[in-house]
Amino acid sequence: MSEVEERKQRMRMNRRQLLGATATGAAIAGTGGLGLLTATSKAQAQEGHFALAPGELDEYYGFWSSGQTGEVRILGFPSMRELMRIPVFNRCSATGWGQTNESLKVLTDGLLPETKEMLAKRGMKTYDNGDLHHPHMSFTDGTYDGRYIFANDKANTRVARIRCDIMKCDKIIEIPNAQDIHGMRPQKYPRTGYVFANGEHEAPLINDGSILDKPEEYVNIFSAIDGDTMEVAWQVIVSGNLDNTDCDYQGKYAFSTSYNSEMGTNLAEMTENETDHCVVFNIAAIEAAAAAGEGQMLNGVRVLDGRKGAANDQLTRYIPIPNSPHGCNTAPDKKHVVINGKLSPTVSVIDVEKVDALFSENADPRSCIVAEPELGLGPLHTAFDGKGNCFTTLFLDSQVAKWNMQAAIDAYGGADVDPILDKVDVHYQPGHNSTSMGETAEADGKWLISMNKFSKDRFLNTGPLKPENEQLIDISGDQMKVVHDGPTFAEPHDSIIVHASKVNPVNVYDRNDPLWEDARQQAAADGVSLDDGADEPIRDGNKVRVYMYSIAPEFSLEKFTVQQGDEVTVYITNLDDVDDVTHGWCLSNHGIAMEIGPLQTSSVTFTADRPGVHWFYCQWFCHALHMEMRGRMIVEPRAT
Ligand code: RUQ
Ligand code: CUA
Repeated sequence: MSEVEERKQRMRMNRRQLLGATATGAAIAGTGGLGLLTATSKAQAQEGHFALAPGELDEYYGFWSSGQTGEVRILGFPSMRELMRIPVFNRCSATGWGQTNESLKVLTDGLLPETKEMLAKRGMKTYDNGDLHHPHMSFTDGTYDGRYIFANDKANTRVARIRCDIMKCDKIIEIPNAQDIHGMRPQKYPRTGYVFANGEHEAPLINDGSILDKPEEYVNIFSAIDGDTMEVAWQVIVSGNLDNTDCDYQGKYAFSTSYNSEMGTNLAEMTENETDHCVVFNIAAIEAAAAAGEGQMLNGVRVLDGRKGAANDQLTRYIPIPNSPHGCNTAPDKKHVVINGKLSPTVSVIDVEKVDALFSENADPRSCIVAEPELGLGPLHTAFDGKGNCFTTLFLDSQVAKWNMQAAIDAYGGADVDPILDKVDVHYQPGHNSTSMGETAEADGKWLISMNKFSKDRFLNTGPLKPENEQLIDISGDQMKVVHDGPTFAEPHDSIIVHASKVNPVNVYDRNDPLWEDARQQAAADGVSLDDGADEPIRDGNKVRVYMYSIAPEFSLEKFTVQQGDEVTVYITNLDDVDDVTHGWCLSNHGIAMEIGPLQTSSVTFTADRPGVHWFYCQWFCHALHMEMRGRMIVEPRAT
């Protein structure tokens, strides 16, 4: 049998086993807790405990990833109402993300030259997909500062930044030398600062075909991005696949879970060892090595060697952890980092104060582990309440375990205590979880969200593709209470729950916003002001620029005329400086549409290749005369 056939056969067998286990787990959870929980959630809803009356505002913003959908979603929390979607790595039919010149600039400027070349051959300007797992807000002094949200793209090795004043993505960079950015966290102290990003998959460092099927020569890359400039500051080569990452509250270390310390390429090889590790990155030592010009410059980035046995042994440490650890979560006590065992029923707790000795005295890497409680099957991620308690998702058990940090430390030291305080069934197979303000020093212990990968029977049947299920859990008391089910489309991995006082978006754009600087400059070159528009298209060879503005319910141009084959750019400025009066511009039968928010300028470029009359219309319901908000593009046939 060939290798591929063997692999397929094994996969078919494994699939049967997995499905069997999942189905059984679900059945058990279903008979155990379901009826009771439904009753609880009804009672809670009636109390108005988490439900809000019409017009009432939520206490928190939830920023949700969407996995392979590629966007970030904003939820009101705890009501779990979806408020907005922020297109990032995806395309958006409503807003024109991926189509307007302004969004294309964000989507293309940060791509590597070889990526642009590859895509151009396919007639593409940028990637159409993304796999956005981890949205995290910028920090100042250990808590959210409301400036930015950063997010990774596992699919195409990118990191994006969202401006929280307008809730739009303003920067996307593709990370050179690395493969597939998975875990990603902003520096907590003194500020962000760095955004740490894990390259998950191993590959040749110079991946140009000179090294192929020689896995022993593959490497993994850890990157630090400057969150202010969105440039890669430095990279470190490590041993093993990097999964999730977090950092301390002292600004000294970053931590990454790492599976596949075997550096295997298939499942059997990757899960051979009983222990993998957590990699500790010594930020000051790495900065010093980069400043001293150690390592090599590759694609404009200083790349240092932090593998086991590297010449400079001050950059990294490898703490053995059982087994294929996944989540990496720093506690709000500013002292402990929880490493979630995944294939081991345990989580391992690192005391950051004991990490110095790993570098200065070459202490046994395990000497910084101060607890390792056994919680249940498949611990993936841990969240915190700020009162010394931790909440860990158990993927295989379909449960969340609540446990006490100090009790776990005491038990590890030999005391006869059970750190587990409570367990609750969730439906089904949870991945990430988050608590209100839980990844900051201001964790407030009110809410936990369990992001469950399967909903099965919890909602009306939507066919073979079913929503996921996010369950809201009240953690304010001793016992956890599931109070709400929230279905979601593919596939939120991670979320953050940010107190509303931290976030202050504007209602209308600033006319000087740098987002449309290119439009401003082009208009100036054409002797036009964006706010006044131009009465006639401005011709420049076969390039034609049309400047108009909108005031509900009209565009400043009722019609404009171009010639077949012209490359037309339409600039529209929305002069309605009124809250919530967004217009749209849709050019029918041209596949063109975009959002123009209050005082925003948006532009789009296309070739007018269809002679005749084409209507454009406002696609955002803006006014009683919204249907009348339209005009014509007249395309004169090319002279033959
Ligand atoms: S990580 S659960 Cu990206 Cu766990 Cu998804
Ligand atoms: Cu403007 Cu509808």
